This record gives sequence, C-alpha cells and structure tokens, in this order.
Amino acid sequence: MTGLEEAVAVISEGKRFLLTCHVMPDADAVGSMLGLAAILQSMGKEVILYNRDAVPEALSFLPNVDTVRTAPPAGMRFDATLITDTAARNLLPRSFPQPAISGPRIIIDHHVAHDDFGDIIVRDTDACATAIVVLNLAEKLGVNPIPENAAEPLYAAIVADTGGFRYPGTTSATLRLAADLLDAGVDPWRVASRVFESWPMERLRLLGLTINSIETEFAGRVAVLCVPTDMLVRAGASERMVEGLVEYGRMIRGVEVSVMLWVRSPRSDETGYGEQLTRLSMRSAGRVDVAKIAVAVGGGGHRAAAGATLDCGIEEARKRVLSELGRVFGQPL
Ligand SMILES: [Mn+2]
Repeated sequence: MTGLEEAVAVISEGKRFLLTCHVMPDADAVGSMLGLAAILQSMGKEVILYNRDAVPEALSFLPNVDTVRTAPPAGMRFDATLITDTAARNLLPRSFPQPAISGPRIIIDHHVAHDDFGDIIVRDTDACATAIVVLNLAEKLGVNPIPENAAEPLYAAIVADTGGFRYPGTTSATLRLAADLLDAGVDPWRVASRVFESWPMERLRLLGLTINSIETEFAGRVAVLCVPTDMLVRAGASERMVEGLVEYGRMIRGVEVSVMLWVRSPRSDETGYGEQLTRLSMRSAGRVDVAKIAVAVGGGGHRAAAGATLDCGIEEARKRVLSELGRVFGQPL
C-alpha cells in the first residue's frame, strides 16, 4: 500500500472531503464510502458523499445512506477526494469534478487490474474487500475503536465481497476484523439477510428465466447465461436486477467459468462507449483467472470475479468472450 502514508498526511491536514465510488455502486463501493465517511466525521472532518447512480435498494438499510448525493455539489472545493473500490477512470462519470474542485484524488482500492488513475493510490490487492483497506487506513489515522455507524457499512462490504466469508480471499485476518465490527455493534443477520436475500419477486422470476436458458460450452466447463431485454420485460425486472445472477452458472458441477451477458442501455454522461452496449460478468470456480479474460475485452476485476462493458450487441459479445476463453480451454489447464 504505497500511498498509505501520503493519504494519512493529506487526510490529517484537510478539513473538507468529497467521497465517491464507481458508477452502479455495489456493497463494497458504498459500504467502504459510508464507513470512511463516518471515520472522517469522528475525526471532526466535513464530508460530502456523491455517486451519479442511486445506492441499490438492497443497501438502503445502511446508516446515512440518504446523505449520498446523485449530483456533484456546486460551489464547493475540497481538500481531497477519496474514491473507494474504483479500478479505472472510466468507472467515474464524465460530470466528475475537475482537479481544481476535487483536490488531490486518493484511490482506496483492492483490484488487481487498475489503470492507476489518481494522485495518491492506497491499494492492497491481497485485501478481500476495499473495506479492509479502509479499516487499515482508520488504524493509521488513529481512529480506534471504529465508530458504530462505520462498522455496519464496512461489515456489509466485507460480507458481500467475500460471498459471506466463502470466497478464497477470506483469511483469518478477515474474520478477526469482522469480529471487531461485531464487537462494535453490528447485527450479522440484519446485514446478511439484506445483502443476500430480500429479493423483489421480479428478480426471482428473472432468475428462473435465466436458469432455464443456460447453455454450456467447452464440454461443460463454461456456462453461458444470456439475458436479452425481452427476458427482463417478461420478468418485469430492471437492468440492475441482473447483477449477480452469474453466480448460478458457477454452481453447476464441472463448470470452471460462468459467463453472463446482458444488454445495457448507455447513459448520456458515460465516457468512452458507443451506441450498443453489452455488459459482461464472469465468475471463476478457482483455476481460471477471469480478470485476464475481462482485460482482453476491455474490462477488469479480480481473479475469481471480473467484468467488462462491450461496445457491441449481445451475440457479438458472446463470440468475443468465447474466443478469449478458447485460449484458455483450447489447451490443457
Ligand atoms: Mn470490492
């Protein structure tokens, strides 16, 4: 974590900070941002929270979630901007404040594939969640114990990014830090039931349709889940409800990689994309590094979970991804 000392210095000296995370934020992005905000507030700092997209409904139970603005604040300058869980510049909206407003940009992240944007980078690729990096930063800032309103969002982030302490990134240190958060007052079932369950009926219907259409490739080693727009319409589901359904492909015995593709409507302020967009999400059962596949088609992520946005329709995207997977499955693993 090369930038840790620099980040501590900038945060200690500054008074007012902008906190943000990647568009379409997930539990680790939001939880790390909310946790960091509460930590800075406990130090007497002023914080403004911003994300272009609304926080997902499943995370609406987290404390202070209603303080996240969906438009950048006007007429304010910041001593620094802290950006959680964000591996690339194009994961921030075009409307993101210029350096004169934002101050130095401090990246707090755990992704292996990173485009190294930002002025100060605090990145621990061994951390199972960005929330772990936030907890290490809090310790260096002398914030101990963790404030109660920081504990729940950070716990939610860790629970989500480890799949409930199941994924390979989970270590004894993860469990010790999680235990500290329980001591700070977190109710584990309240968090787990909201993060993993509490699905709207439409999402369950969409899961049914998606599972019914699963195909396998490479002699059953790759599962492909395609979610065209008409499937969303039939289920009455929204685009955001697709996120995460890729996990079900990985559950099939013998599947090494689960691939999910769905059409995504472009947004006016998105950087670098054309008219037709297909979203790709991949999960590995362990042996295959899906981050490499994602990078090859213009995305990024982790060894076991990665994704990309492709500048084409769903059929063309399927071809491109399967051709990259052919480099892996065309030869012995
Ligand atoms: Mn993360």
